[in-house]
Amino acid sequence: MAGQGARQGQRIFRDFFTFGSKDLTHWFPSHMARGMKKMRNALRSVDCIIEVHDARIPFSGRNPIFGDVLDVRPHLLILNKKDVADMTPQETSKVRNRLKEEGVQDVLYTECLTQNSPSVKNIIPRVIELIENSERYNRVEAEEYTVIVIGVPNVGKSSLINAMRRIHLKKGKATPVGIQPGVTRSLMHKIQVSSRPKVWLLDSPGIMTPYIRDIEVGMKLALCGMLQDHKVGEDVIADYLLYYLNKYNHNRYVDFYDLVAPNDNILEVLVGVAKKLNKTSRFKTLDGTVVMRPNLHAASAHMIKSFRQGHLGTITLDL
Ligand SMILES: Nc1nc2c(ncn2[C@@H]2O[C@H](COP(=O)(O)OP(=O)(O)OP(=O)(O)O)[C@@H](O)[C@H]2O)c(=O)[nH]1
Ligand SMILES: [Mg+2]
Repeated sequence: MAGQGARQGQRIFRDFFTFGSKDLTHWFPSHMARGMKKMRNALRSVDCIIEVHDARIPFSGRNPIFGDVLDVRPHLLILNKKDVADMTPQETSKVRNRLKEEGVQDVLYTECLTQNSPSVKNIIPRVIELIENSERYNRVEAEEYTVIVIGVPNVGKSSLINAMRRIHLKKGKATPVGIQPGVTRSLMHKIQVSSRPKVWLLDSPGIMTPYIRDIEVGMKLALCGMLQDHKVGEDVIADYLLYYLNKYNHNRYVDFYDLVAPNDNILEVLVGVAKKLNKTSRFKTLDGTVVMRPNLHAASAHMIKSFRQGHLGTITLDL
């Protein structure tokens, strides 16, 4: 992957990323097309829309298909996974201001993996406030509210619903969660998350934008786990990660994997990672001799997972 330029001390790193031959531009599995159709109908009957996106990419990859429906109902944008998206207060307000310019008035940052997360507690009161302040609100009718949770895959929609339910109703998991994108496959039945007032949430399948025109955006989505890793290629994702870390001087990976120094050569880095992890695979040569080789696939997968869990630094990719 070529690209020359960014300097760290005397080292020269790539300042752009070339993607090779994979087609990221059209990634829209059939369940997403079906889901979108059903959601359009459901959107007409809800009181509010919660759109969930990944706090590491507040601007990249929000699905423009949602745009036309978001104007119709009160809309809350939740930037989830803030635990792995380190931001200074100044950066947070920069994000809020830019989102405002793009027409998004209401934004909450959340993380929902910790028990009783205060950020999750804020969601329902904010939703009720938004509904009650909206033009459509008719106090006589409102005894309970139905809210749909939408967004691209793997941003934590189902996790947030379970967390709200745990916090407000002390009840267990109502919708499945998973590490891979595409866990929620169809529009779910209503899930109660609060009793006074009664609030029902509709979980929905993550829907990716049908066309990803910008490769850099596509790679950010892939790195945050919104596209299936095998469709993009773990080797390509790991290389993009390395490119990004070097370009923006996020050097924690060097110590994390006991490497000698920052290095922009993905093969050399993967060999070092595999060595650190003690990951080797057996390989038979033509004459039948068995040799041990560094398992580069396991090394790529480990780098990607470590980034996603914040071990290589808590990084916001859009800043
Ligand atoms: N670090 C971190 N991880 C989270 C958070 N919320 C969810 N996750 C993880 O993100 C992954 C996806 O979570 P889901 O709740 O299944 O995401 P989803 O948006 O419902 O995904 P789809 O149904 O596939 O569209 C899981 O591995 C969760 O544990 C969070 O606040 N912080
Ligand atoms: Mg889900």
